[in-house]
Amino acid sequence: MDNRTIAAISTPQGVGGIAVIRISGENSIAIADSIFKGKTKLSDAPTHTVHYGKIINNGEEIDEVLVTVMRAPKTFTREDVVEISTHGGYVASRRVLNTLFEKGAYPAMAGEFTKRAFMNGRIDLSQAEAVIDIINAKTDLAQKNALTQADGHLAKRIEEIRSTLTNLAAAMQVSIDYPDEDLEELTAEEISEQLGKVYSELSRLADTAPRGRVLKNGIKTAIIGRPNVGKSSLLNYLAMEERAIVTDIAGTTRDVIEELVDLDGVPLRLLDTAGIRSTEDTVEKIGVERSLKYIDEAELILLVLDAKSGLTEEDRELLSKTQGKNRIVLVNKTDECEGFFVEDAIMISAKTGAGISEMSAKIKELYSLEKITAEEITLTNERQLAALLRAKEAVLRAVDVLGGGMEQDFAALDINEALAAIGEIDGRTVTEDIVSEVFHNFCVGK
Ligand SMILES: Nc1nc2c(ncn2[C@@H]2O[C@H](COP(=O)(O)OP(=O)(O)OP(=O)(O)O)[C@@H](O)[C@H]2O)c(=O)[nH]1
Ligand SMILES: [Mg+2]
Repeated sequence: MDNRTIAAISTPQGVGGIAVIRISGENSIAIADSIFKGKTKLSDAPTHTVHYGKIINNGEEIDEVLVTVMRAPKTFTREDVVEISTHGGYVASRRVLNTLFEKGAYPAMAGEFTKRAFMNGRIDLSQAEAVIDIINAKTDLAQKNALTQADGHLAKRIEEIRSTLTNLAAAMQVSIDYPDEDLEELTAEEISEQLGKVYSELSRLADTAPRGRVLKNGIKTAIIGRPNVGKSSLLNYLAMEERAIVTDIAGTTRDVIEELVDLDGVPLRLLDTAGIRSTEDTVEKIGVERSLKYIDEAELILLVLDAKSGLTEEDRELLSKTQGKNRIVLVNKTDECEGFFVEDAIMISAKTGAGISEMSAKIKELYSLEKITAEEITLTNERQLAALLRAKEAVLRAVDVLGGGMEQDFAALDINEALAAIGEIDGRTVTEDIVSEVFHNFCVGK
């Protein structure tokens, strides 16, 4: 393993009050000491203490800083870590970082700090991946879920599955290696029963993947309807800003407007579309064609009807066009009119917000998002899911082999395959390629 001391700016680029430079590796304290001037020498400082001072290079003062010294092993990377808080902005932190490079630190690559945490055994791969999810989370709910995973909930569950499979493999190995000895053996039924339990556990985890995907990527949601029913008003209400132009002129929206909205924890990638009608206007016509395209492309359709104008022939057409898709029918403007009956429709007002919480509850129900809690594991990672499914298939094959009365040797092969797949989830048996791929997705400084 690479034992160079690495450094990078860990706060985002741009202007802010402070910037934090992180240094990790066996020389981090010595390197920081070589440019630090304060009351205490950093190499004498106790672990997890903060020190005020100045960064000096060749006699020149570069910045006034706070330095945190953290000694291995209780650090993010399990190596000696020093964090220097410099003044914010681009120049001060860059100059301090360059001084560190002059004194022997190497630029950290994307995700290298987290990679070291993984390599040094502080976190497993599923936790490392959760760190990316925490950074990229678009809503509270997504962040909470990622935090649960970073905390090691999935890692723990995987460890339990591994331990069951390892014990089974060991028991089978005994009877394979010493068939004539009078050792305690597990019968094929006993093995199958335990495998069955592992199989359902793996299935349960895999079944959480669709909602994990929603949490991570958001739901591509098209607001569809005739002109003037209040589609843009709905987008604006949900986005909590005047994002789209609203007028009482039919045909206001021409182009598709996209906005990421956090609806009660659910990330929606909302698309406001042009009102659908037949028109001779060249520009509007293109807009209408796009709206129709989004009926096919969207994962969820919010079909808006207008309580004031009543249900029209065009509405009926749109109702049948969106039939069978993931769709929620909304009757808007119920602040002014009572509305009318359409099956499963929700009465809303984009003006007052009435009915919106009912709509969000319905979306959560549609995607089973009510099930996401801090204690539950929700799989959000495609790589982990693929490995999980492979493990599941291998376990199923083992059950089939045993049920078919074949030798335990064959089932043992499948169980080992399941173990290898399980090992990819937490990184115990991953290849260097997979590890590189995982950390490639990180930003520098993390
Ligand atoms: N009273 C009432 N008026 C609303 C409501 N929602 C929208 N309106 C009004 O309806 C008119 C049309 O609203 P828009 O949001 O522009 O409608 P749209 O569906 O985007 O229309 P196009 O872009 O032309 O397809 C505006 O005058 C809005 O103020 C509502 O909930 N209640
Ligand atoms: Mg509009």
